[in-house]
Amino acid sequence: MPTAPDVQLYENAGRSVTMEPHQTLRHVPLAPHELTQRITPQSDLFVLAHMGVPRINIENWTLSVTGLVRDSMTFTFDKIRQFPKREIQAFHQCAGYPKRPQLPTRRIGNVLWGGVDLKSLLEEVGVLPAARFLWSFGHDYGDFDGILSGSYVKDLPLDRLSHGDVLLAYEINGAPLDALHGYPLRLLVPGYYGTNSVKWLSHLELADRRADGPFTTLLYNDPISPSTNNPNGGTRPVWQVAPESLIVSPAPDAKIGKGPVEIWGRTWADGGVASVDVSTDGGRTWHAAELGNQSDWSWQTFRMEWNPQGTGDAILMSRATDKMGAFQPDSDWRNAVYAVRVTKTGL
Ligand SMILES: Nc1nc2c(c(=O)[nH]1)N[C@H]1C(S)=C(S)[C@@H](COP(=O)(O)O)O[C@H]1N2
Ligand SMILES: [Mo]
Repeated sequence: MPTAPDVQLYENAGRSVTMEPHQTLRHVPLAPHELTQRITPQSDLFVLAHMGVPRINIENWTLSVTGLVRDSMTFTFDKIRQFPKREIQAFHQCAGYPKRPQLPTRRIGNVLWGGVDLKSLLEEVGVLPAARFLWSFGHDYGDFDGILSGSYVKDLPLDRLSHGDVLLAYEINGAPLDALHGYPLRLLVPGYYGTNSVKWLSHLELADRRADGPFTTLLYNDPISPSTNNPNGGTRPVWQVAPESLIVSPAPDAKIGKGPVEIWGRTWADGGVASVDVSTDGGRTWHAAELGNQSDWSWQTFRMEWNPQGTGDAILMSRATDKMGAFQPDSDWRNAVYAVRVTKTGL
């Protein structure tokens, strides 16, 4: 059985945090046809906790910042809240099972996050020029899938900070984070898969290389298929969110009368969605949908009017393309095209 490298173990040595539960916790997300609200309430938002949920006493909590910085510093929660508060609306998506990128899990929500701009905190400690990655440590520790970790650690390329809006968040939708979503403080990297947004933060470290813990090495690295330019394949960290779209309405198995019928849904991508196409014939023909507005990094709506012909089953599908030209694959990847079967009654 693989064990975690030493870097995982020093951070939490001697620390006492209660884990409740002390095993993997997943709250099942809303189904696509339930994503009817623009902002997902905290109580409806999916929850992912690999090793369980640390229950943190704010009196004992601090955030330390060390590594390639001019001054190592430790912040209390009060000190964190003295920085100007920023609010950012952003979609929030889980990448799914770390070893099964082929499986779409559709764990998605859209949240108004409140907190401190990471940049302003890093200005205070002074990041040294050699630093290239931010390592973020969570208070949670224990077993995930047979691998023991002294803490949950992820890394973020510092280049990401130039696009702005990376938060140390203490609020969801105007309310304090609850224990499941990272109380008292979590990282929030808009546009990146949820796995990178470390909850229950304890420690930040500036480094010149990627972090060497199980959640950055063994897990959350997608295989790259070998090609002529890249005969050995390799892996790619699960960072930027690939384009995706989901039909919210009609719901699966809906009975559809005479038209016109509105088909609508949600779409999102790191770097922005360029277009969404909709098919009402199982992917044979596609039609451009109308895109709604985006606020900050939020998801967007798409809609299209449909005049169903005849009676019987119809397969509705949507396909998003991002601003780099990447689009949703037909199958076998986490952002594969989603299909809804409905019945045309002709009435
Ligand atoms: N410390 C810590 N942070 C974590 C995790 C975790 O297990 N431990 N899970 C990650 C994963 S895989 C996801 S998808 C998001 C989920 O955030 P949510 O539970 O608030 O929706 O948190 C991320 N941050
Ligand atoms: Mo996740």
